Amino acid sequence: MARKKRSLEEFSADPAAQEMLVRAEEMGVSTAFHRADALAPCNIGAAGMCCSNCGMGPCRLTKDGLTGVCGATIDTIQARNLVRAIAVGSAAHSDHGRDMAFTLKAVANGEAEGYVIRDVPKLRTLAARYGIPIEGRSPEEIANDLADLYIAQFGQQDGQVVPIIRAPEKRQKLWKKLGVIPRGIDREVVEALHRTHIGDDQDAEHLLHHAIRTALSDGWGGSMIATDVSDILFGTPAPLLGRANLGVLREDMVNVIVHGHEPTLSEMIVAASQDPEIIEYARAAGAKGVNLAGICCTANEILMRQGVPAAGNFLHQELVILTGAVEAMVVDVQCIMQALVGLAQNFHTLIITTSPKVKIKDAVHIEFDEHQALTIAKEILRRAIDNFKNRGEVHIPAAQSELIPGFSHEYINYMLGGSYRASFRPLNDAIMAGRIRGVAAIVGCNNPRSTQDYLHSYVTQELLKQDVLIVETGCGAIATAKLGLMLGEAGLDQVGPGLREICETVGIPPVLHMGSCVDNSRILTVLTQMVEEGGLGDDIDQIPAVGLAPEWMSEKALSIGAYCVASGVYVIFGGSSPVSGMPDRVSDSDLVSRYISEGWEKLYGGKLEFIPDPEEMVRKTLEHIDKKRAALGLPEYDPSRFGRSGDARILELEKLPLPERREALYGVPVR
Ligand code: NFS
Repeated sequence: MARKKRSLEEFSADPAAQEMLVRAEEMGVSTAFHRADALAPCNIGAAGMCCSNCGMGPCRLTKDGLTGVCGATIDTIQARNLVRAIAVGSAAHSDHGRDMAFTLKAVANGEAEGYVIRDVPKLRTLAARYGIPIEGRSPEEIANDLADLYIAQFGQQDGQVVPIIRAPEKRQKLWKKLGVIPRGIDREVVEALHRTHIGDDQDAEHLLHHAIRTALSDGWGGSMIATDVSDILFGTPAPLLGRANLGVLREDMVNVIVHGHEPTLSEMIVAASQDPEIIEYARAAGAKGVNLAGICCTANEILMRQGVPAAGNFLHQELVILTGAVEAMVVDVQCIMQALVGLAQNFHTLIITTSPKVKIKDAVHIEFDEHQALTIAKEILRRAIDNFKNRGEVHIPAAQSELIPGFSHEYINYMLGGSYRASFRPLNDAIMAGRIRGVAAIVGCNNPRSTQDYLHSYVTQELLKQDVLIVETGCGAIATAKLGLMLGEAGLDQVGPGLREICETVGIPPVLHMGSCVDNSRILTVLTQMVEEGGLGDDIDQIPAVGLAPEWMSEKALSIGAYCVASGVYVIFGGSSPVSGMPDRVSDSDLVSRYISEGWEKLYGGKLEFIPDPEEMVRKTLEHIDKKRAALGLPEYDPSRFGRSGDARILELEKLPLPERREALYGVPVR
């Protein structure tokens, strides 16, 4: 049965996206939005009730009492599917971390053209934490040892992956007691695949136990390594001014979009685009220069560090091509739609794949090698510049918003306490006093099955009104950036009174952009530092904090969700649950859903729930935050106590006639 076609407003909450979707329809080309309408998801697979792990199936368990041909129950099948998805997500993030570690090794040995070690203090701090000698040694010597240590984490067979020591002590002890500390990153992913082969692990709870271990090898393993090394090589982010949305494209310049995830290539393309030789080459082609912009997490990586604008999030990847203004889209790994190649054939845009791991049929492949990074980056840019003359009609939406990204945990620490007493004390104090009710991390993808950016925006705006400080990463962060909520005062009229006071005093936006999806590891570090600062309990599960992925779609998001749960966080996903079952047809299909919520909460203090309704997401977030506040013995949240200091107070006073203003200021009538 054909599904109802959605309106432009139902496709996306972003007017720039709506504008490009009109163009797509006028041209008669399809996008993910249209394909999602045309292709109904399989309700049996979507509910986690289909097993295709062997050649006897696929077995679809749609009636009470049915099992697979091998006898696998609905619980086993749902748990196996979830473990596999988490393993894939963990593999993707971690393989990214592995490549970063190899790049660090190459840089340390002078074998990587164009790269340098930018953050020596971070290198030294991390190395010292792992017991690598730092005194009297060059950054390269230290980096070589750290790279070796990190590379070893992937193939390690026993013991524990080293970043685990950066979790709160109590949490480490809990993980040890429960037997979920990852031994080696690759080992956990391989074991997840082994256990889910036909005829292996067939006890749902036992399978899900390994899901946690596999996810932890991502969050406190591969992702943390990826973030660490990116900071060491490209600089630890600090606030700067950026821009987001399709309006960042330039009609008078060669537009090159970098899309994917790893900063190794994109950072070098940024460097090459500023090279006088390349600028001259672009001028000779009739353009004013090369304009770079990012999509997905590559956007976040170079936005956070270099201020390179973000053209958009996941669902903008096709829309940016529809502008007709993109000479080349350079992609590496993850979240890259195959549809880009066919779509680009309607324009002059070159799709250039660069990773030895990712080719797309009919795309141009220029393989990236960090040993000759700058040379390859320049070659890619020359191809883009040569293509400028082929540009046809251009349609660039005007929409763009400014934002202040760059909130690494190091910077948050510094901004709260200053250089000499960097500390999380003011943040903890603000939560304890109730000025900040709690913290929410809103992360993850866009999903064309829901309205692009709507769920992110709704949840973000509603929680801000309730004095919840928000940190964001990934495509969710770009959604909020497009909305203008990541720019100091710009969003402050929309936030609660206590949070507003904090933002004005510290000088921060109410939503902090913390980077790409591997940078969710920064959020783990922030939570740990909040625990170590004192006053909010002695483990992450006691902090009034919630994680949300309102528009999730990728397996990486499931891995992030699971490692956050294991770290003690209540995690809410929007959209549909991959383990929902079909309660109207199979009455006992909710064991896995209950286990990852109530079962995991008993073990880890965190739980994973899928809640499609945004109002319910907000309600449950606040309920959880208030429950944690009460458990800590903190005062009940009461917004009426705040909001009468700082800028708000001054603005209020300015409205009064002078005598009353004086009286309000000095407390006595002044004539
Ligand atoms: Ni995260 Fe980043 Fe975006 Fe989702 Fe894809 S880009 S790694 S998976 S879609 S947030």
